[in-house]
Amino acid sequence: MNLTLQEIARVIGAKNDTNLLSDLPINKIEFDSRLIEKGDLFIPLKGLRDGHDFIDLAIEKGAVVTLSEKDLVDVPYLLVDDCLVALQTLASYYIDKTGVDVIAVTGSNGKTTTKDMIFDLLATTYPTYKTQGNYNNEIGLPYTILSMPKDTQKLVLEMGQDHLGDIALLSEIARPKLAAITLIGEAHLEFFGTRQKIAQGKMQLTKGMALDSLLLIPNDAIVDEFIPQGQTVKRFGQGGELYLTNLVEEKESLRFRVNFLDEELSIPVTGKYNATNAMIAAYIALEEGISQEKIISALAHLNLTKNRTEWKKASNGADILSDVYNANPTAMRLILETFANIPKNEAGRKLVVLADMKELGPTSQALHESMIDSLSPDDFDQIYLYGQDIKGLFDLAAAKFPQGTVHYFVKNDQQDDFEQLVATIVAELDRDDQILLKGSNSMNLAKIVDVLENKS
Ligand code: IGM
Repeated sequence: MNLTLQEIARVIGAKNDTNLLSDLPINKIEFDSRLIEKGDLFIPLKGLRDGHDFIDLAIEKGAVVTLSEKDLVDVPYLLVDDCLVALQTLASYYIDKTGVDVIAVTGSNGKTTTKDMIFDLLATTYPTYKTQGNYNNEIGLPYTILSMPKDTQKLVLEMGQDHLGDIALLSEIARPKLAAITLIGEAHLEFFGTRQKIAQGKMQLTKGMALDSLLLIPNDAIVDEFIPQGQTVKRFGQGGELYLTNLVEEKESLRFRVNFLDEELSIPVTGKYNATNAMIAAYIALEEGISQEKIISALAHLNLTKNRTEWKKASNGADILSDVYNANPTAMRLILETFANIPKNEAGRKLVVLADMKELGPTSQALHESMIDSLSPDDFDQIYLYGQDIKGLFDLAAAKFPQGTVHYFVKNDQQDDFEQLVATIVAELDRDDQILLKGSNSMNLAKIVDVLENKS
């Protein structure tokens, strides 16, 4: 990253005397102490644990400076009121400083796919970077901005919303030049109440957009009352300015035409909505000056993200919430809260499968055990725990839940109960159930998701 310590102190308005700190170039920023390397800036955030507890560790690992909300002794620090606000302020400054073009994508479904498609098309021509994993919130988005390679010219950012106002904040941080809302769906109805509120929230994407910028939105009457005055708006879908024709669904691909290109397009994915996502990506690529040939060939060879937080369908109809990406206590707690808040299916149960989070160090057992606060028999019906460090959580959960509802499966150097875990879940999961799977990538939960989807 292309920032120095004194520059950062100035931008975030450090309240302490930083004159004695040398103006070193900062290598990168991290809020997870496990990822700190020599020359980094540590940003302590409040997750499940307060990041301030990990400042010493971060410095030991080579951080040259840390942000802090309280005064520290013997540690180089920048004093701020709120570390999250400082992170966001710094990210916004970095957008200006680098002059990178931001392309923003939001939508209830398909935003990740669309983001990946836009990335693949722009990357044919420009040094391009995109949101990794589910880093699409008020922490992940500024982190993504500050983590882009120095030569990045186009930055494709995914923006998520849990509450009204989320997208406005993200848009004001990133100030997109181009943006798309893929779909106004029903996600998070529990927080928003109505589809109209969801539409309103997504349309706040324009809050940070300059007047000469372009916004693509679905041709869905629900957004009519939120159309902005300033920016150019193009609507896609039936009756809109951008639309699909001649859609042919094949076993593993889709072929179609779009009204703004004169050759047929083909993408190696199924699901009609993906043709719409590809149309959005193609239009943005065209706006960014990419040739029709490059667009066609990049779409034919798409490279889509797998294995992030996503809803899937088991072959028996059960709903799967698969999250095998972020392996840290905060992310695990957040997904448990999200899963707890989702309305149950009538006659259906909620099953939770948690596996070890790796590399949590000497306090790993305790960090796993602290998940007990997010596990309540009021919310969940069956709990399956798999791994070594999660064993302590099993004892706590078994004491808290009705008998026979908490199950433990071993994984250590001598023994691995993975096959039993898979067999138990396959036998137990009914079509009306909902199941959450969460753990470190190396715990192989993705395999269980595949089995449930009947792909292996
Ligand atoms: O949900 S997140 O993963 N997220 C990231 C950004 O994009 C969207 C999703 C997330 C969020 Cl929102 C916030 C935080 Cl603060 C993750 C974190 C986070 O990294 N939390 C972490 C911890 C907590 N609580 S990382 C981490 C801890 C690593 N730390 C333990 C606590 C390692 C460690 C273990 C033992 C030690 O002695 C020292 C450090």
